[in-house]
Order: sequence, then C-alpha cells, then structure tokens
Amino acid sequence: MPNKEVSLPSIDIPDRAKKILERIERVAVHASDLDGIASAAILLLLSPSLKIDFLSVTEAKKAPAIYDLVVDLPKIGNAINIDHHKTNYEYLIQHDLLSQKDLVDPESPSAAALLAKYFGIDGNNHVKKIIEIANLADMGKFTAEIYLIDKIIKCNSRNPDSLLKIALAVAKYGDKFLEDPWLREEISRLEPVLKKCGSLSNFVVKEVIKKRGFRALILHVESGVPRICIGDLMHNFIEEGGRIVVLINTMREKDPYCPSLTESMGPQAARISIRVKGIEFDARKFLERFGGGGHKTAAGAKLSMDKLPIFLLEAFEELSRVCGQVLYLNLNKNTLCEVP
Ligand SMILES: [Mn+2]
Repeated sequence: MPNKEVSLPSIDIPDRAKKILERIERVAVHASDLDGIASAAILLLLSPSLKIDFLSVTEAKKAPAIYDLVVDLPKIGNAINIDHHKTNYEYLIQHDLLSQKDLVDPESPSAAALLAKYFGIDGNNHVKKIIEIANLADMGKFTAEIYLIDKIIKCNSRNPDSLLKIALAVAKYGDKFLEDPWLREEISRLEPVLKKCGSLSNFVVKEVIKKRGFRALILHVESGVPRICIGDLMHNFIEEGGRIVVLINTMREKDPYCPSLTESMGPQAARISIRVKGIEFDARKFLERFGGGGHKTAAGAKLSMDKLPIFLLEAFEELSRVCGQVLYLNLNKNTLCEVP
C-alpha cells in the first residue's frame, strides 16, 4: 500500500468521529467517478491506513458483507451506508434497512459532502475544496480540470492501484490535483484519445442536431469508440441542445488506451446510460424497470443481451412520448470511417 509514502495534510477530527473510525477497517467506495474518488480522498485524510475497495454499483450489489462503511454505493450487508442515490434510498426505506448509523440523503449533491458531514470535518477548508469538486462533477458541471481527472478515473476504473493514486492526489492537493506528477503523466498519455473523443462527439452533434434537428437520441455504440469517450458523446449532445440521450454500449473489442477496462469482460451485455436536460423525464424511474438506477437526469443500467429488444421498444415509446421524434444512430467501425 503506497498510502504511507504520501504525506497528507493533517486535519482536526472530532472525538465523536474518532470513535466511529476506530470501528472501521474495511471500506467500499464507488470506483468510476470523481465523487467516489473524492470520498476515498476524504477517508484517507481521516485515516490513511484504511483498506479501501473501489467497486462498481453492480459489484456492490453482489459483494460479500465484509465492509464496515460503504460510500456512494448501495448498502452492503450491515455496513454504515453514506450515499445520495435515490434508487438506493427508496430501496432501503422499502426494505426497512435504513438505520440510525446511516446517512443516505438524495438531496445531497454528492456522497463526499455527506461523508465529510458525517465525520464532522465539513468545515475544514481543505476538505471543503474536495467536496466542491465532487459536487461539481456529480452535477455535471465539469471544469477543464474536472474533465481531465474524470477521464483518468474512467480509464483506470478497473485498476485499484491507480484509483488509490488518484485518491491520494486529491487528498494531498485538493482542487489543485493536477499538480500531482502521476496525474499529469496520465493526461499527456491520454491526449490523443481525448482529441478523438472531441471529433466523435462533434460527429454525433452534427449528424443528429445540426443536419437533422433531432433532440431525442438513441445512440448505440457497437465498435470503434474508445471507452473513455462515451461520457463525452452524451455530455456534448446535451450541451449542444439535445434533450435526452439513451446510450447503449455493446462493444466487445479490447480498448487500446485503457486496457484494464476490457481485461476481464464477462458475458456479452448492454450497458445503458441516460442523460436528460430541459424535459420532464425521469431517467432513474425508467431504468429501474430494467434493474438500473441513479438520478433523475443521469441514470444507468446493465442489461443481458436478450432484454435489449424490449428495452429498445420501450425506449422508443418513452422518448417519442416526451420528445415527439426520436433518432437511432449506430456507431461502429464502418459508420465511423469518415470521422478523423
Ligand atoms: Mn455520487
């Protein structure tokens, strides 16, 4: 564990929080976004020797009950749960699993904010900066710096050693995380991919909005798209005037830029993500029908391939109900041959 090699700023921890920390050994946080990493950073500031596992939501749902604390993820076993996902909140209420020791608040912009509040360190200036970047990231308000660290997190989301390095950089530098040498190295390594993300996003906006005037899009990504560009495809479509995008990712090929993402792919599945802006559509409720969840304007699900036809049918129905016309666009090596 490289934890001890990095000197982290020291913060005042209230006695009440110290008592809780004494009973916490093993922690799980969300692996694939800045809120999860910022939460890990706050935990490292609280107790640098904590054993932190970085899990996806799917992994958390199947995880053994070995954790004392679970952050930005569904509750695992009897662990303390700190989270802000409404899907999780409603599940816990329904099954009477929410206890006094949990802090699950769907109104909170980030789990990191709840975590700092839980341990009474939300007044600390360094911690405030970490909360601020987690809030911005989870509300989709990406600054240039947050965009870059989010890409590095996505690229390394299956690589625990790298995720810990990123969390340590955030713990040490706060919102100045780009001062970390390892993060800077990763950014220059990923520069060509990020360029490609830009031209792919422009291609989608041009084909769907500029040429054809559609605001509702079902975007099926079958091949030829670097994994870390997928967020940009949705984000840019929404920023350029799109109202709703349902992204279906069924790619099977290896990712040349972020190989750990495609090292141990399970059975063929369809990963669904939805982004919504400026229309009345509850992405979370829609994807809960398919075992997914998240937030009203940003939600996700993982489907087995046999459920894809019925999913598509319902997506077309729902989107045309709220938006009128819907466009289906399939991105694959053939359709992308003209994109620079
Ligand atoms: Mn979050």
